[in-house]
Amino acid sequence: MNRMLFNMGGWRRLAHRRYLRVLIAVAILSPLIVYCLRSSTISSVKELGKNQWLQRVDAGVPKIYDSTSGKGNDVLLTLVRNSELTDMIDTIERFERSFNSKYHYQWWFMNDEEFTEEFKEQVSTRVSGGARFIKIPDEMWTYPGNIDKEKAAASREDYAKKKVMYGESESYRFMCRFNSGLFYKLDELRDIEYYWRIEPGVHFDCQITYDVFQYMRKNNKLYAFNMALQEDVRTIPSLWNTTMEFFQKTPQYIADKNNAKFVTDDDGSSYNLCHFWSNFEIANLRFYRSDAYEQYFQHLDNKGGFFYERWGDAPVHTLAASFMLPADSLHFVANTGYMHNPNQDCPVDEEVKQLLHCDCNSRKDFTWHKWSCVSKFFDVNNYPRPTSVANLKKYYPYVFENI
Ligand SMILES: Nc1nc2c(ncn2[C@@H]2O[C@H](COP(=O)(O)OP(=O)(O)O)[C@@H](O)[C@H]2O)c(=O)[nH]1
Ligand SMILES: [Mg+2]
Repeated sequence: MNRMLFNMGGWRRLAHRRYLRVLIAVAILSPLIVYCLRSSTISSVKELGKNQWLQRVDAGVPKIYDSTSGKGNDVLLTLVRNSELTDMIDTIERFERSFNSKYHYQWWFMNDEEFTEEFKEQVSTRVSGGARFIKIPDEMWTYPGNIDKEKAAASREDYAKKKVMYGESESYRFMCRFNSGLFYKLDELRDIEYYWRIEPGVHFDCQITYDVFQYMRKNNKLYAFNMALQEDVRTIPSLWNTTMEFFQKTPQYIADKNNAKFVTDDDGSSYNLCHFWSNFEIANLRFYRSDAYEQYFQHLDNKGGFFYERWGDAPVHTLAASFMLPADSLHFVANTGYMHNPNQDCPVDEEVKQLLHCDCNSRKDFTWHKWSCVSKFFDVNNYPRPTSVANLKKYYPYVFENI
């Protein structure tokens, strides 16, 4: 593929030419299918890029906070098992110290089983903004109809032999599919706008000194991340080609000035495996609820890779966000001291570390390590790095909101 692809007009022209060829062939076969393809362009990402879906919560949607609080319908959200209570308590206590004791967002918990009374009690007493417990309906935690379960079981055995992490696990695959295409469809989340995903066991070792939700809302940010690294290619051998096939069919969903260069180093021939580590993720759920994302998820689900391979929600979200969203709607949440085993974020600059009261070891910082993909995000988008107090003052002054 040629370099032209990287100005988005190039991507789109190439995709468009293929799209036209497919369209003509299909048109000969069936005018009805052509009609269906055309009607799929409603609410394209171009429109999303123009922020038509970025308004605050729609008029008439019940507010989940006191109307004087100034908050939108945003929540902290955790998928967790009862058996992870100890880790959950540790994470809540740390996150309250770092962020939520200043902002008091509600924290909602989801589980594929009923939460125990002990879990609910222990958690509720520690969350400053209030807790809610959600049982995931069984139909969101199982195989979709198209999956050949014997083939899926054989694949898991194969992955186990290859010693791929979670390769043998059926529940891990339900979890990844749930996080990729289902959680935001829960009835309980219907009115939620932004969500912040937090996993049991993670740390935030620095003070987060601004209201990240409000910053994102006011600045039209749709997706935020902290860690970024390379995926184990054995878990997603066909994900890139499946994704390219989707965008060749639906080039209208590729955003102008997107983040595609973050995910490919060879002008689109292959995936460089960089992904936002979705155990930390903040997103405007309107993105996941858009026609564009829904069609992408359906396309992936129909291919069966969540079960025949071991597709993670992290590369799925990353590819969608990198192609479908304008790059300037992505937000890097810097210097949080985020830790999810085995990777730690810890400011390397002593002054930044002191400013944010970080309690972590800078020598363990992964964010700016050569194996991390964060530098690539900054390089391809030409952004100044938030790694010194001078740069924070000049380019990222919102960090001083609550210092
Ligand atoms: N309720 C429930 N939560 C799960 C299950 N499997 C994973 N999770 C949650 O899904 C998230 C990701 O799982 P984790 O084991 O941390 O995977 P990793 O981050 O990829 O190592 C965590 O929040 C887990 O608590 C499950 O079977 N049931
Ligand atoms: Mg985890």
